[in-house]
Amino acid sequence: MNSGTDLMKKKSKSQTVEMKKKPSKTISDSEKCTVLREDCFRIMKEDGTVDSKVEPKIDKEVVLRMYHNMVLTRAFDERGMMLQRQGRIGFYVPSFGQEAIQTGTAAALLEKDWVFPSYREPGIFLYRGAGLYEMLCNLWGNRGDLSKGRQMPVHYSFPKIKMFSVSSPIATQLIQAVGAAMAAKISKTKEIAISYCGDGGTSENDFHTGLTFAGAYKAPTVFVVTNNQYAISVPLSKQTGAKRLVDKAVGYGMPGVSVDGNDALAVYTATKEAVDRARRGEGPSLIECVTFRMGPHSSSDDPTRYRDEKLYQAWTKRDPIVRLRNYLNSKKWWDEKKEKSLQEQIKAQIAEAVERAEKEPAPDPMDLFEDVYAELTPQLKKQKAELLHEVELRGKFENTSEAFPL
Ligand SMILES: Cc1ncc(C[n+]2csc(CCOP(=O)(O)OP(=O)(O)O)c2C)c(N)n1
Ligand SMILES: [Mg+2]
Repeated sequence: MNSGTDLMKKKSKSQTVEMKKKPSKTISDSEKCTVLREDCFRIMKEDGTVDSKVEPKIDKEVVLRMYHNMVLTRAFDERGMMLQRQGRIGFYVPSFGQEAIQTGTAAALLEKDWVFPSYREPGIFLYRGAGLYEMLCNLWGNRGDLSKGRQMPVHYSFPKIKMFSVSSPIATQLIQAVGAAMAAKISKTKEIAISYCGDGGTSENDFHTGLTFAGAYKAPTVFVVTNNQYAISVPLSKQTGAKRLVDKAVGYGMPGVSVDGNDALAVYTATKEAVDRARRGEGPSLIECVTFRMGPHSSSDDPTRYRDEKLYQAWTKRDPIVRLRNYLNSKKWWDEKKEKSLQEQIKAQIAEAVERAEKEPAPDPMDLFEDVYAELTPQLKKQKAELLHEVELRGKFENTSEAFPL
């Protein structure tokens, strides 16, 4: 495997050369939204073959765990969308096509590291051991939800595995990650913080604030930008004048690398280098994972109204799960029998968790007043009394599955 900052150095060298040779030119819309830019670091081709010179030395068990997690993430997303379409939950956000980014980055972390996800990363929760049942209870917002139904669906939070609550306001999690990283740096725990945002997230003030601070103070943070080429219906070409999102790293004084986001081994390798670098005290890095959003923005969205259909079709041939499976097959680590049994096992596991989660009752309305103030403020005391009165009038509160307009 490339050592430490090798990958970053190589990339920044080629960036400098490129800038000297070619003065910047105007990039057309079609050039920006693309199948895969040539500058992206990749290890596996679509058919799973690798150049042995760049093949990382990852334990077989880890690669198999990564594959398992990617298949589980896909199945969880499919079930989440189906539950919403059946009217059993109100809202879902799938991560179709982005499984390699979630899993490849998660596999490069230690248990003690801090994760600040966006809403399109169920696979990181799963890789770090979040329970399917608890995640599903969040979708119903019921009594089994660790946030007691006080969060939006898909906004999981698992403190025990150091998974921070999913943030809906775009890019706010980046500043939180830098704060946690600074705390780790000051208390010398050798923990690092990793944070995720989308291509749209890079246009937010909080992206600027987080990366400015991390660059200046060498916060042990890894910023993963999932460039899936759309922010809801806004294509990358309308998002930024920057030629590539990875170029933003230069302005904050940190190394950056762009990676084929559908290549789990490449994502793992780039993240491992950035994580090691942060842990050695050498500061933050930015990783741009280039991919394509294969599903809708959320269950409330219809991408066929704005998506470039040709690009979508082209990306269907770059499925990250198929690619890793091809790699496993070529190593003789996998076969059809194992695949069938994994699919069956995951199907049964999700079905069992759905059955259990759906039966949970709605949260106790009085939970609304817990966990924030040691002693309720006069206003909250008044509201609590009013709600108690309402509960008496209605008898009880039921779960509702109203649609979210997001
Ligand atoms: C501060 C803020 N502005 C706007 C929104 C509405 N919003 C929700 S998701 C989204 C698009 C984000 O796109 P991107 O960062 O590319 O992430 P992706 O959805 O592609 O994963 C927007 C604008 C929001 N949640 N927060
Ligand atoms: Mg996006």
